[in-house]
Amino acid sequence: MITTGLPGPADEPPPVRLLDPEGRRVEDPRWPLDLSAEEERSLYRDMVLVRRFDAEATTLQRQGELGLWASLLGQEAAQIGAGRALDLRDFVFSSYREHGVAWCRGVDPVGMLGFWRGTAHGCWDPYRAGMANYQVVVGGHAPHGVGYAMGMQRDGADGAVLVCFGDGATSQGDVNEAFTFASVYGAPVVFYCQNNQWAISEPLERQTRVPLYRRALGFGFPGIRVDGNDVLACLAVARGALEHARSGAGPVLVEAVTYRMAPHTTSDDATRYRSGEEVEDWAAQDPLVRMRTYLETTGRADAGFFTEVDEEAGALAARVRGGCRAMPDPPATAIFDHVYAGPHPLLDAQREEFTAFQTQFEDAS
Ligand SMILES: Cc1ncc(C[n+]2csc(CCOP(=O)(O)OP(=O)(O)O)c2C)c(N)n1
Ligand SMILES: [Mg+2]
Repeated sequence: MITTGLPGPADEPPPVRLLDPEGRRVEDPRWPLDLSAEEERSLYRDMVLVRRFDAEATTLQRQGELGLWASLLGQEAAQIGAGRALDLRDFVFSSYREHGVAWCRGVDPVGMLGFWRGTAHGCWDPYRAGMANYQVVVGGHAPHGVGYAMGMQRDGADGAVLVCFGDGATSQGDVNEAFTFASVYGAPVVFYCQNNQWAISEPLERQTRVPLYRRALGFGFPGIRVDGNDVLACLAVARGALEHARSGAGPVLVEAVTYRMAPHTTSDDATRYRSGEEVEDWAAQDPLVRMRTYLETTGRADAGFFTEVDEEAGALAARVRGGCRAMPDPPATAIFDHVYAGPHPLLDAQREEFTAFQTQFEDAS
């Protein structure tokens, strides 16, 4: 028999972890992390606020205020850990679920909703945020990220690019092509895969026969697996990976092992393809509970802190709700704006035709 020579599942090293599921701090000499209690509290705060924002967005969709919403529920640690590892030199390319990363880049949550409400094609300024707008084409932004990183490399910039995608995206040609280009050009990229176990209704075992982080080795760069429900580990690993990329040492793949607690989007019914027991098992590893337990048991936060954060989350939800409802509808002709940077004769003709079409109805009324 011909074998792969890869370790079997039993010999697979555990993912990097700095907080165990019971909220106890564990050390990993490869990933030192020295944070003040204030910094640790602020990681928890961010996770609570993005969870609350996410819950509000789901409700707004149910009430007909948004066309669709892709929930980040369960992935707060993976997103806040990576988002907080970034600095102003870096640039992010993400899929449709990285509201938590966008939050860390200073994007206003009300603004994020423009895309999901259908009032904006692009809902934040990529250059101000250091983050491109949502990408819905699965994996489509991976080559964009590598191209951007190669540009940074040629400009002598000292930042790195973070490319976020899911487990399902690793089966896309775009992601594999991006891996090849990043590897052979030594591009400063961190590929950050949130393995949330599902690609809509397709489970992980339909994407890969090896742990996803091992894909990197075949392309010639390092791959690391981190506990994606441990915000401290995600921060430490993302920091280390970004430093590696910024230093000119080439790309890294980080696989953050987590779970999508909500359906794929508000259009999906996850009960049709996954068991309640599986969801319950992962609920027991809730990233917010883990961090809260750690802060409480070590005395790093008192009851007043948690009350304050909950109040802040309530105020954020109210602001998001009001801001979403007040978002003005664009005129129908706005569909023709911003297609190209400058005027285009074909588009101008289409706009004119459409305007004439609309005018007929005005006459009729
Ligand atoms: C190229 C392409 N194919 C298919 C789809 C439909 N689609 C949207 S999300 C998705 C699953 C992606 O799963 P994963 O990469 O694991 O990300 P997750 O949604 O779990 O965060 C699919 C197949 C798409 N948007 N783009
Ligand atoms: Mg997935």
